[in-house]
Amino acid sequence: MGYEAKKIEKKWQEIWKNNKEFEPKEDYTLPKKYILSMFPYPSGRLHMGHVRNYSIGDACARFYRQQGFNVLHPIGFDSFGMPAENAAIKHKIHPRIWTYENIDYMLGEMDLLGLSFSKERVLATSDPLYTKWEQEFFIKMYERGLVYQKSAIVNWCEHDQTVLANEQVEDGCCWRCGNTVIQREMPGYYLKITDYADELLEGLKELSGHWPQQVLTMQENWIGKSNGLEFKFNLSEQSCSALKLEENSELCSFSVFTTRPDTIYGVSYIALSPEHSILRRALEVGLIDEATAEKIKKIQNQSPKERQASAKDGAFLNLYATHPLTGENVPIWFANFVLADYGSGAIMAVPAHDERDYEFAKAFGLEIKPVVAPEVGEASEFYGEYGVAINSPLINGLKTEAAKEKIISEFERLKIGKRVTNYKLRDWGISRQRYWGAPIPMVHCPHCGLVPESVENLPVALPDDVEITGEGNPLDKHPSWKECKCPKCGSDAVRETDTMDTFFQSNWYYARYASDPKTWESVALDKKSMQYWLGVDRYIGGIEHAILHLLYSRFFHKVARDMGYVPGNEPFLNLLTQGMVLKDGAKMSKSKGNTVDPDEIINKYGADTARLFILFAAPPQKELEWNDSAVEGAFRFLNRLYDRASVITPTKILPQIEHASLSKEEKYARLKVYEALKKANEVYSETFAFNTLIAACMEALNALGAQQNADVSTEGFWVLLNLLEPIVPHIACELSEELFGRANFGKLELKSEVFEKDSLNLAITINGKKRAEFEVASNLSEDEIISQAKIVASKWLEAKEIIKQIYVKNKLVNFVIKG
Ligand code: ANZ
Ligand code: ZN
Repeated sequence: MGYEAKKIEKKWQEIWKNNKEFEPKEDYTLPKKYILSMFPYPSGRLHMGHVRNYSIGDACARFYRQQGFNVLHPIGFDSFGMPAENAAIKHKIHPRIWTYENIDYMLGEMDLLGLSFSKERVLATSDPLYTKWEQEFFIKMYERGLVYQKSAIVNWCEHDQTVLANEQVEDGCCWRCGNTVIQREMPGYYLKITDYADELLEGLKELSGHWPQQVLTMQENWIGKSNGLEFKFNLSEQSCSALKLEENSELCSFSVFTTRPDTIYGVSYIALSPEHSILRRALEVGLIDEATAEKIKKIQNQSPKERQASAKDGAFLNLYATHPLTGENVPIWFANFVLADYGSGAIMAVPAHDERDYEFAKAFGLEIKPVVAPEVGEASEFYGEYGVAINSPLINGLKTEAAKEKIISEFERLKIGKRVTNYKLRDWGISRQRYWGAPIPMVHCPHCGLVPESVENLPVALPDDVEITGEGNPLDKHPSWKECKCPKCGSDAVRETDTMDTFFQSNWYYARYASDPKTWESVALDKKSMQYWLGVDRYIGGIEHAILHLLYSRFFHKVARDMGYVPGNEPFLNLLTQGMVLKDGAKMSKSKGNTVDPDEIINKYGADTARLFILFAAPPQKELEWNDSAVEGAFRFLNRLYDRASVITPTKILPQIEHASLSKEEKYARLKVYEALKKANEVYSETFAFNTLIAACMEALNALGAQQNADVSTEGFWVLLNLLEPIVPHIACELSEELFGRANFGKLELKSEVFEKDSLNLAITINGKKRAEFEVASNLSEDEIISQAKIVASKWLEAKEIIKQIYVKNKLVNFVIKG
């Protein structure tokens, strides 16, 4: 009978389920591996990207189980978020029902793929129990001063009616719906991720070599640390009075931040961000003409990204500031490229040496004063590199580094500036004006102000009876949900109606999975399990999470560590970012209509074929182009494997093979089998190039077919089935049951005799100096080897007296001669 994928797969899925084979053991003395694939959003069905992600993770998990590790390999669902609400609007179905139906369906698909997930730890982040602990974390963070409320200009998506984090704005558009994002002032809750900026940056060093370099670089740039000088400019007297300000008014001076204090003599104008307080004052007192006011308004409505993408724009404000060293009047402009929330929202512009300042100066005909020259050669009008200070009385002739230092100390001495470190990283705004999320567990009391909900009252659960129309926040519109008592004084109070950004849920799920499910009701994270299972030994997911999710999780981990919940500094010790799945050169996606449904492939060929194709088609880190004929090819290989197995006589004992007595073909077949085993060790510890491992298995199967020795075939199949089990588990289990009764023949070990070559390449050295190489049969004795070496070396030895001859096994023969 031929290969019947469906029957075999069903059988093994039942067996695994009944035996609870994939539950981690409670014995915390065993060596462990925590293998984690990023959890999915329950959109309805798995797509090929999921299949790829889980096939990689599953191969790792099964491999380490084979190796005797206690393996944690959980799955769950990132189940809060907007699509559930959009479905509610479109199909008039409650977000909860939609979400949990999808989860059920997708769990079924995962079973059909034969994924070895733990069943006891499946969680959905919308589960009230998950919300309960999450809200407790939030309150603990609040108590530690890591949460605060502020009103700020935020990215607002009109379509989704919600605030977006900067990270969720892509080219000025909402990452979810693609609508243009507008800027709007809104109150909201913020997490002080910036308190951890330096540690998040430093921690990247610990991850170096274990995370893809690209991800490390993206995080480093996102954190964006820079060192420089902050100092104050004073407005000129005239400008101060033009703004109708008292002489000692705070607004009469303003700060700038520069990373190039050595260019201070090259300042030819000052540029303020469109949101700057001086500019606001100038508007208030009517100092600004209408056209300029219009321009300011227009730019204020653009997101930072849009501004960056536009041509340099701005206007002169009819104001001047005094240069702190030269006393000259410097004109003050506003400019679209100056960010409101970086540094001090104002810059000293040095067009000769800063590219943005240069473009702006060119556009508006402003002065360009060179103050840095290259160490050799001549500078052009714009010179952005380091060099030597010129036209700068205090620092002329100094190299850039020294010149910077000198200016900083001079400013510090004069008490007009100070050395500062700035970060691009902003505090994380987590407020969303949506229903399907975790409510922020805060209460507004008319007497006590903002008060966290009592821990005993958690979770603050979502009401079921809401009307979701897509307009406004359903929690806010609910007739009674927000009415509550103040946890502090008991008066009538009002609940916060904002819910948390879903990234708050995904930042700690890895720790929750690791917690013993028997304790899930009673604690958020049980200590013993945290100590044992964390950190994640192998985290697998898409590169699109390089910044957001991975940074927030790292932040959570450090906070949880400081609260005493988790050990170690980092949540994910090793990261593998998988490439996209493409079809006809484009990313497979519903909107492009170029998807291949995993269910269809499973139906037609079986899960093992789908898994084999996915792991064979490309190394996991690279893009994978869908290819129907390669799917067929994977299916054919499994058929071949199945057919070849039928000629092997089942046995309960592994044959003992005397390698030396084998024929050339037999030796070759064994070599190919053990080469595949060697590859497996490499693949799981370093490269993850499953494609090379599969190719090695294919070669081995071919080589086994080209020889007749039953023992070699039996042993070869034993090794091959073991190697293939993590990749195509159903067929591998089936065949190893048929052939070996699933007997455990012990650990797979590389056999050194298999790799020994029939001939040896040896060097000949004379008085330690290499003279030649030669080949001898490997079964010769030492004396025979030396006498052969003598013949090869005769032209150097000639009539010389040999004092000593030394054979260094498998390496060389050295002759020590006189003269
Ligand atoms: C003068 C100067 C001369 C600058 C020069 C650079 C080169 P990073 O490395 O990103 O920290 N800057 C400061 N605040 C800014 C803001 N709010 N919006 C836009 N640009 C701002 O860059 C720091 C540099 O970016 C600062 O150093 C400042 O320009 C500008 F040859 O000052 B520099
Ligand atoms: Zn109160």
